[in-house]
Amino acid sequence: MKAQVYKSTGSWYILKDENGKFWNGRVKGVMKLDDITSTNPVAVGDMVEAELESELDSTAMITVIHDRHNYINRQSPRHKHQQHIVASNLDQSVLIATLREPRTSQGFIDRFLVASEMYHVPAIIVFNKSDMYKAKDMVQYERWKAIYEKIGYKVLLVSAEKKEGIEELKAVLKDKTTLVSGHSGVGKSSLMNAVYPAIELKTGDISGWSGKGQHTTTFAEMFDLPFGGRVIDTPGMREFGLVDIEKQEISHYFPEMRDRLGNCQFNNCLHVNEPDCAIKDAVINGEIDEDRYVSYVNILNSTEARGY
Ligand SMILES: Nc1nc2c(ncn2[C@@H]2O[C@H](COP(=O)(O)OP(=O)(O)OP(=O)(O)O)[C@@H](O)[C@H]2O)c(=O)[nH]1
Ligand SMILES: [Mg+2]
Ligand SMILES: [Zn+2]
Repeated sequence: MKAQVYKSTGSWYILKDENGKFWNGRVKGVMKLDDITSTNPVAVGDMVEAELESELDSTAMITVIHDRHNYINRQSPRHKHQQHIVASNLDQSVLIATLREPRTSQGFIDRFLVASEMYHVPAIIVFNKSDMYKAKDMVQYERWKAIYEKIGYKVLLVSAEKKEGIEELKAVLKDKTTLVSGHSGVGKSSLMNAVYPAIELKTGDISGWSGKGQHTTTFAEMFDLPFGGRVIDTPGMREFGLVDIEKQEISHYFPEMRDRLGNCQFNNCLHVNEPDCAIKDAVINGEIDEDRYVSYVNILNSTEARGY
C-alpha cells in the first residue's frame, strides 16, 4: 500500500494510507544501511510503500521511500557529519520567534531563512507571545517586520495565550503543508492548539518558559487541519546548523543580495574585503540592512570554520 509518514521516532513510524487509516510502521533493518549520511532514513512527510503485517494490530513494514519533492535537514546534534531530515514534501516553513521568554536572535532568524532559501521552501516568520511585549519590544518587532517584509517575507504577530492573530495564522496555514519550527519554549505546540484545539498537544507547564530549555515536544509529527492543510509540529532546536553550504552560494540565499550580485567587480566576490563590491555599497547607502549583512558575515565565517 501507498502511505505517508505522519510521525517518525527513528525506530517506529505512524503512517496514513490512502483511505485515511493510520498504521504503525517499521523499517526493514537492511534499508537503514542505504542512506548512511542521514541519521533517519524515513522522515515525516515521506511518501512510502508499505507491506501490511497485521490488520488487527494495524502494523506495516515500510519497503520503499519515494523520491522527496523537497526536504529540510539539519546537522545531527549527536553526529556532526550526519544530517537529520526534519521533514519532506513541504509547501512552506513557519518560524515561530519570540521577543521574550525566550528571545529569538536575528542571527537565528537569518539562518532559518537561509536554510529555507537553500531548500526552496517559502518561509514565514511568526512572532508569538505578543501579550508579553513591552513598548521597546514592539519597536523591535516593527523594525524586524519592516526589514523582512521589504525583502519578501511575510511576518505575523500573534499570541497563543490571548488568541490574537490566530485567524491570520490560519489563513497562512490553510491548504498547505507547513513545517513549524523554532526554539524550545516559543509556543509552537501552543499555537497549533490555538489553531486547532482538538489536537490537544502537550505544551510546557503553566509556569511559563523555565529558561532551562527542556523540550516538551520530542518528535516531529504531522496533523491534518479541519479547515484544510497540514502542520508539522517539531521539537525545539537550539541552532540551525547549515549543512552542505558553500561560501560562494550564501549570498544567493539573501534575497536582497541576490539581485545585486552581478554588479560586484569580481564574480567570485564574497562581499567582505573585495573592492567595488555592490553588496557593501548597498549596506553603506542603507539599501541592505546592516544587521542582515552581519548575519551574512557570521554565516560565512562559520562555514570557513567548518573547513569548507
Ligand atoms: N505569555 C504567553 N505564553 C505563551 C504563549 N504561547 C505559549 N506560551 C507558553 O510558553 C511555554 C512553552 O510553550 P510550548 O507550546 O510548549 O512551546 P514549544 O515551542 O512547543 O516548545 P518545545 O515543544 O519544547 O519545542 C508554555 O508555558 C506556554 O504556556 C503566548 O502567546 N503568551
Ligand atoms: Mg512543543
Ligand atoms: Zn561583492
